[in-house]
Amino acid sequence: MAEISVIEHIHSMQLLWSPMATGQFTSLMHDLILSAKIISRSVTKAGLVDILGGTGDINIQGEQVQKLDDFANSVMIYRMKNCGVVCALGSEEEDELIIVDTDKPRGNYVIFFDPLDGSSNIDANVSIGTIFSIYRVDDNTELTKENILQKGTEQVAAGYFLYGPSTMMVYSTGHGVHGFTLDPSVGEFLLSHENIRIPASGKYYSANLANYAKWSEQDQKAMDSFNNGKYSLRYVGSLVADFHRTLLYGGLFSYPADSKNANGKLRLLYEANPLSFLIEQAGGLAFDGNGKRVLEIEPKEVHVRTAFLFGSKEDVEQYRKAF
Ligand code: AHM
Ligand code: MG
Repeated sequence: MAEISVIEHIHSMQLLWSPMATGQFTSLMHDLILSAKIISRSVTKAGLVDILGGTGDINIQGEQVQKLDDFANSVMIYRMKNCGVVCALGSEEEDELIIVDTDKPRGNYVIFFDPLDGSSNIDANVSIGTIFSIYRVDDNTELTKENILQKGTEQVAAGYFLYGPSTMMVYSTGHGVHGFTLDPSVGEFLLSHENIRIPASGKYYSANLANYAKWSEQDQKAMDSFNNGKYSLRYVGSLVADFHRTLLYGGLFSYPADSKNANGKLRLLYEANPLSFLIEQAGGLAFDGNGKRVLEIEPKEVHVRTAFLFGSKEDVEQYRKAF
C-alpha cells in the first residue's frame, strides 16, 4: 500500500482546490511540521533531560510557565518568523502580536498557536499538544491588530499536533479533516485517518465537574442531562486530548463560563477557533456560552477567552436544550 506523507497530502489537496497555488502554504506547513517534530522529540525525552518543571516565570495568562512551554514557544516563534511566508503571529505565551520585520522575506499568512496545550499535564507524561490556526491578509494590508484579528470563519487552515502514545497531526484546509501519525522510523507523518467524521452522538461527556458549583443554573442543568445512564465521563484536562477523543468517538465537551472566569477559560484565537473549524468540518458543532457559533465571534483582543461547547451534533443539541 502506498503510504502518503502529510506534505504530499497537503500538496494534492492544493492541486485539487487551488490549482493556481504558489506553494507558499505548503512551505508554511513544512516549517510548522518541522517545529512539531522538534517539540515532539523533546516531549518524548522529557524525563531523561532537564526539561521538566517550571521556569519560575508567570505568563500573560497568569499561569506558571513550564520549561517545555517555553521551549515549544521559542521553537514555534523562530520557525514561523523565519519560514518566509508569515507576516504576523500570535502565541498564547506572548503578550502581544509579533510582526515579522520588513527586511525579512515574508508572505501574507498570519498564524496563531498554543505552543504546548495541557501544561498542567506535562510533568505527569499525560498527552499534550500544539494547536494552530492560519489566516491570510491581502497584499499591502497594514499590519494593525484590527486588520490581523479576524473571525474564525476566515481561517484558511487549522489543526493540532497531539503528543500522546503516538504523535499525530490533524488538520483541515476547509476540505475535510485528515489525521496523520508520526512514524519515527522514517521521520514523517503518514496518513492514518482520512476524512474523519465525528459520530452523530457519542457515549462520553467531558467537563471539569469540580467547577460545577461555579456554573450558571443553565450549564448545571445542561450537564445534569448527561447523567442519564447513557454516558460515561472522560476529562483529561489537555484540550487537545479531550478534543481528539471527542472527534473520534463522538460525545460532548463543555468548558462553560463560571463565577471565577466570566468569559470562560479557553482562548478564542489559540484554542476555540481552530478546534471549532475542525469540529464543524468533521460534521459536529461548536458554540460559545450564548449559543453563538464560535467561528462567528469577532475577536477584539489577542487573548480573549470564551466559553466553549463542542461535540457531536445530537449531544451538543441536547446540551443546548437546557437553555
Ligand atoms: P494551557 O493552554 O495553559 O495548557 O491551558 C489550557 C488547558 C486546556 O488544555 C484544558 O482544556 C484546560 O486548560 C483545563 O483547565 P482546568 O484545569 O481548569 O480543567
Ligand atoms: Mg491551551
